[in-house]
Amino acid sequence: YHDDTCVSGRTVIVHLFDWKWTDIAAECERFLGPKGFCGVQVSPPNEHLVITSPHRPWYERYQPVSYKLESRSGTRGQFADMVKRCNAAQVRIYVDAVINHMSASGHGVGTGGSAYNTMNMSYAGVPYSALDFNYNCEINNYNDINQVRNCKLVGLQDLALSKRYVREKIADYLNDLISLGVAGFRVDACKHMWPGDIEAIYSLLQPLNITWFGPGTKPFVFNEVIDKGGGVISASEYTHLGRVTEFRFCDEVGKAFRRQFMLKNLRTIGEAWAMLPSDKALVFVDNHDNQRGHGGGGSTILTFHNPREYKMAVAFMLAHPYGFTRIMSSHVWNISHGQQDWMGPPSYDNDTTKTVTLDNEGQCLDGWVCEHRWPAIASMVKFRNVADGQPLENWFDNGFDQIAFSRGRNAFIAINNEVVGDLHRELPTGMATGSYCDVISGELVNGECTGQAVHVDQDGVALITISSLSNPPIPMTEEKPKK
Ligand code: QV4
Ligand code: CA
Repeated sequence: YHDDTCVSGRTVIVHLFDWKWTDIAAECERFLGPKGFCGVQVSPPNEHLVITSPHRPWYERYQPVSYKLESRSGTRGQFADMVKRCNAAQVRIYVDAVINHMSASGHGVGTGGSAYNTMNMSYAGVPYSALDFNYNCEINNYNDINQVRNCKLVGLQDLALSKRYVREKIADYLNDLISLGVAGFRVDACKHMWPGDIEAIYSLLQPLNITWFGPGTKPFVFNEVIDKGGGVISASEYTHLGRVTEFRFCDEVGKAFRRQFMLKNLRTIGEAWAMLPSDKALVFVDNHDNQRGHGGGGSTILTFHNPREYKMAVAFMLAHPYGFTRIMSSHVWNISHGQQDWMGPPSYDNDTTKTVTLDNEGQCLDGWVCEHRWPAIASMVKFRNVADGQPLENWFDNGFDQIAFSRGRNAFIAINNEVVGDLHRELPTGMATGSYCDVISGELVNGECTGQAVHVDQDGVALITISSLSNPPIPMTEEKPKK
C-alpha cells in the first residue's frame, strides 16, 4: 500500500475539497494532466446524511448512510466517467474512505435515497443493523485506547470492524471503487480503528484495474492518524498499512513561516524532528480540517488566508525531499464569523454545488480558492517532479530567514521570509552553466522568461535577488534551461 501508483514522473496530489465529479474530470483534462499532477484526493463519494442545521455543512459527508456512489459531488455515472477521464489524462483518483462509522443523528433518507435510522443503527442501503456496531459509548478520554477505538467519535455510530460481515461490506465498497479505476484511498479516522481490523479489510482488496495499472498493483493508501507526539496511539502503529498523515509537519512549517522560529532550522525537517520516516509520511501545509480549526487545527496552521506565507510554505514543502506531498484546494468561508467553520461548498439556491468557473487568468471564481492554480504553487509541482529522487544539496542560510538549496543538479530554490532584508547574493546552485527561468515569477514562453531570468556561471554560481518588499516576496526557483 506504499507505492504511490502515480503515473511515472508525477509526485504530487491535490485535494479538490467538495468539488463535483464533472468539474474534477474537466480539471484533470484542462489543468492537472498538463501541469504534471499525480492525482486528486476526492471527497467521500458514498451516500451521506443531508444536514439542515446548520445548513448543509461540508462535514455531512463524514456521516455515511450507505456505500452507494450517490453524493453531493454527483452520481455513480459521473464518478465513473471522472475516473476514466482523469486516468486518460494521466491523473489518478484517490478516494476519501469513511469506514469507521455511520451517521451520528437523524433518520430519513440519505443523498442516494436509502432509508436510515441512526438511533436504531439501521442503514437499509448496506444493510447494517444494530448487530454491526460497537457498544453505545462516547469517546471522552483520548488516553483510553479501547474507548478511542470502540466508542463513538462525536456521536458517530461506531462500526464493529471485528465482524466478518462488516469487513466484507466495507471491502465490497472499496473493491467497487477499485473496479471503476481508482488508484487508492485516504482512509478516514484510522486512530479510531484497530490496526488489525484495518489490515483484515485491506487484505480483502482486489488489485487495481488492469485497464490502467500493471497486474497485481495494490492501491496506494494513506491513513489518517493525528499524532503530534505524547498520545497513547502513535502514527507508527499504522505505517505497515501504507503511508500515514504527518500532522507535526503542518505545525512546524506553520510556525517557521509565521516567524516563530527561524527558517534556517527547516533544513533537517523530517525524521530528525521525530516525524515518521520519509517514505511513510504523507505531508501537507493544511488540510480540510485544520484549516478551519477542526482535527488538530490551531493558530499555527497556515492557510490561503495568509497568502504570502502560505505560498512560501507550500513552495518549501514541494522543494524539500521529505514525505509524499498533498496540496489543499479549498472553498471559502467567512473567517470573521467563527461559527462558519461548518460552511459547505459554494452552492446555488437549490443547494446543488456550484460549478467551478475561471477568470481569464485561469484563477477560480465564485468561492472556489484553487490554491493549486496559484502560479507559485502550480509551478512547484513541476519542480518536485524534476527534483524527485535527488538529494538536498547546496544549502544556504543567512542565519535567519533567508534559505536556499538545490535538489542535486536538477532544481534550485531560494526563499526570503525576512520582514526587512533583501536577498542579493551569489549562491552555489548545483545547476549546469546556462540561463534559466524562475518558474515562480513566470515561465518559459517562446524561448523567453516571462518572469525573472537567472544566469548560472561556469562554477554553478548565480546572483540571486529577492526583495523582502515584493508583495508577496517571490521565492526563486530555477528549473529548465532556457533554450
Ligand atoms: C456533536 C457534539 C459532540 C457529541 C455529538 C452527539 O459536538 O460532542 O458527541 O454531537 O451527537 C460534526 C459536528 C460535531 C457533532 C458531530 C455529530 O462538528 O460537533 O458532534 O457532527 O453530529 C468531520 C468534522 C466534525 C464532524 C464530523 C461528522 O470535522 O466536526 O462532526 O465530520 O460530520 C479527531 C479524529 C480525526 C478527525 C478529527 C476531526 O481523530 O480522525 O477529529 N478527522 C476525520 C476527518 C474529519 C471528520 C472525521 C474524521 C469523522 O478528517 O473531517 O470529522 O469522519 O482528531
Ligand atoms: Ca471505531
